[in-house]
Amino acid sequence: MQASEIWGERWINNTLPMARTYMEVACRKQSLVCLAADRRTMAGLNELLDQVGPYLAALKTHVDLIDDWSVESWKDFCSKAKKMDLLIFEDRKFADIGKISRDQMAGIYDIRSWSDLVTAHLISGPDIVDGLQAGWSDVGRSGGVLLLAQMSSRGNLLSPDYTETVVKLGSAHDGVFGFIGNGSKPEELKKLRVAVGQGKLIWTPGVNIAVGDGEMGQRYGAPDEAIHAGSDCIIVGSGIHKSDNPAESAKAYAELSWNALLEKKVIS
Ligand code: 5BU
Repeated sequence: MQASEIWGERWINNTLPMARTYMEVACRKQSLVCLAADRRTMAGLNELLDQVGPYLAALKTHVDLIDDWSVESWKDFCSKAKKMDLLIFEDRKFADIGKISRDQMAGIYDIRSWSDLVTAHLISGPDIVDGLQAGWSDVGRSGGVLLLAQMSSRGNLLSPDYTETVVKLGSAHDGVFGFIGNGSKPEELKKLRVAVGQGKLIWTPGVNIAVGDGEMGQRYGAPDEAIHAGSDCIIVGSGIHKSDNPAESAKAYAELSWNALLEKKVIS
């Protein structure tokens, strides 16, 4: 089946090239899983990617938490991810004014040169999206911004009013790929999907087969419930990288997520 048939309304209404690319990759890989690759050494990251790459649609990084990071080792890691047909998503949570965000796409990590997606808060106003898009343009690349409309952590300050404003401003911006929603609370996610409509994607952290509380205020909901509630991609970290058998776990998340998408007769 074509991506357009599988994704239905979502395909028709998401014309941003990067959104279409994601939907196509998800179909090729039969997975709606983005791995949160939160390992702190390059060896650990490479080992993990080798084990689970075939079961993923995207790879989420925190480039600034790696102890032995180097330009060369990162270049190799990213090219391996690309060969595995993955979107690379730096969860940098940019929050500064537009101009500084543009400059922060450069610097030692040069995020603009290898990321397809980045996260941003909209706390400083909508120019941050232009700043990040300018960052990619500066090196002749394009990418998409995921705005934090909700968070998965306990006690976060993203109130329903704030979420509504983020969705309103973000929906009107072509540079916005989609929104981060709270995967741990399907009822919140359903509301977010209603507000977003079909025009943007929603990606969700806070997902684990072992539902409940995680470390330091993290909360987890079930992967299939998140997709039924309106998520287009489940972001899974410790459920995979802390598993005794990461490959088996990644495969299980991929199957759960893909089947949940297929089960949705009308994508909602
Ligand atoms: P976990 O091990 O599945 O809990 O990892 C979750 C990842 O998603 C981790 O990299 C966080 O930085 C990221 N995350 C999150 O957990 N909650 C949020 O609201 C956002 C990102 Br935004």
